[in-house]
Amino acid sequence: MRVPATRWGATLAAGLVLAFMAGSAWSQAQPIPIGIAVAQTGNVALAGQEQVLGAQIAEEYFNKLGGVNGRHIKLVFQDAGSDEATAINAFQNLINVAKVVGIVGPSLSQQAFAADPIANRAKVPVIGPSNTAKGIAQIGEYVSRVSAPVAIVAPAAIKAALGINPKIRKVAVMYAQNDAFNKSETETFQSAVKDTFKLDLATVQTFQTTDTDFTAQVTNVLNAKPDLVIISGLQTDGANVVKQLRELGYKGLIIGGNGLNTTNIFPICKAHCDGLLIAQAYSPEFKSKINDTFRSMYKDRQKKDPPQFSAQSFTAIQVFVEALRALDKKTPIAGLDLAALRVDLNKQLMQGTYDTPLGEISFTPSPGGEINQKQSYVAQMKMDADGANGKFVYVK
Ligand code: 1QQ
Repeated sequence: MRVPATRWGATLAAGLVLAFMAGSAWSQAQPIPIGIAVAQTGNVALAGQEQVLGAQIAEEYFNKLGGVNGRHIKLVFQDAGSDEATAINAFQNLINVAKVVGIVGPSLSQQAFAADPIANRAKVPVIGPSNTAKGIAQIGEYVSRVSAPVAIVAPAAIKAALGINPKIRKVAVMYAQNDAFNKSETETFQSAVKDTFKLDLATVQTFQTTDTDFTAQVTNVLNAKPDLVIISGLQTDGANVVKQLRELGYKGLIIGGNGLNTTNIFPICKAHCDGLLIAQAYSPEFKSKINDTFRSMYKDRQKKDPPQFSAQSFTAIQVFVEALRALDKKTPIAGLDLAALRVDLNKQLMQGTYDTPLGEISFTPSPGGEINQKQSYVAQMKMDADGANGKFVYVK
């Protein structure tokens, strides 16, 4: 018996659709996997915990709104640790095993310079949630960041210090020399001190992120009699430098860099954290609908205002979700295989403008996506007398 041509056609078409679906990355019912590889262990785990929270809030928030045009997203967490090898391993797992559409991470610039090239070669979009060193968006076409670079944000802290104490002339700078972000940040601070604010750079002291005793460096700082000390370190080392400066008698203002930008350092420097100035790429007080929602979702969980690292990781997930929605409207993503989806998603995300808790952001290709963000702020740590609790107070 001959099968009518039209029926053949229909059967063939149905077969093709099935084969196509089997070969495509997901069925309509599957959630879309987005990788999140931040520090859950190691010396930036304190920031990493804040990043996990921000991302989880984003997952809940965007899925309640219907995810990507009706399809949910699913975050796949992989500990990127605080070193390069763990970050590389996390990226490889997310790319090859979990088969995510894109990755948010890692926490440190130092790790990004090692792990991002792997994603870039595999054509998997990466959004850096907190990588602030110079050169991140230049790693490659598939690397963007939602974290404003130190060159833009950090000098605001010096301006704020001069606002509090206009008599500042002599400045001491201390930095961790074994970390890419701290080296980049201290360059910005040192040139701002000398060139922008025409202050006297009295001494530059170096340490390692793994150091615990800073007596030698603090002694050199005290001998230079500075009116301001600027520290670029990570959390445990940076907070210990603050503590030891105070214990050995330094009374002037202290600026901390982005590595100290978490209330999770309070248990280390306790009452000595008081007065520490830190530039911010986020303010919980920024007025917008999405920031109000993010702030209240965070407050419900943590009973305090959200910190910068949580707002940035929320934003990174938001960029992926909104870019996926826009892409899906142009080219239904169910019809794309994973490799094509990753490539198209990267192109799409670079073109968008996003109304986020950080304010309105967009990207400039360079060749990856460098963030454009208008807002930046400075906050000062205010501790209770016993040093057990404290908070960031935004400097106007
Ligand atoms: C970087 C940073 C860190 C302080 C993030 C935790 O800004 O490594 O770029």
